[in-house]
Amino acid sequence: MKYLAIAVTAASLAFAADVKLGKPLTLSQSSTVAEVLAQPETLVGKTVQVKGKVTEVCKMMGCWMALVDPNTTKPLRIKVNDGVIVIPKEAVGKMAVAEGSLTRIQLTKEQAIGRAKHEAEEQGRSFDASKITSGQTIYQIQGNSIVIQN
Ligand SMILES: [Cu+2]
Repeated sequence: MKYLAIAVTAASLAFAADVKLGKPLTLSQSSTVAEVLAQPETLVGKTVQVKGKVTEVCKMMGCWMALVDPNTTKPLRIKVNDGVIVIPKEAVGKMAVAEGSLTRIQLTKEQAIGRAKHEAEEQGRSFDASKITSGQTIYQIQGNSIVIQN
């Protein structure tokens, strides 16, 4: 018990300050998730900085996180290169700023089902293939810089 208490104290100290991952931010202003998702086509290929609440982090590798505006539920995914940035699972529930290039991923229905199934397995969620009835266009930020706010 004593050792556990020490470990918990060390972990909370480590998260007392903002956690900066990857390169420094370059833009001086953040957009909301809604602002980015309102006009994604005009932003594809451009550097975007977005601020939102972390609702989910990849449980396997810490290689992506989902950000939402505090008052909405529509998520924007931030993807990072495996091993370059590892997003800590403790980020869930915190506000974060992420910056990188907005990318578009075009999936056929079969690809969309495969992706959702794979992700459900990794995240330990249930999965219903019948809910995916068409191909999907997914927009996500290829993240170079992430700041988890504390
Ligand atoms: Cu991952």
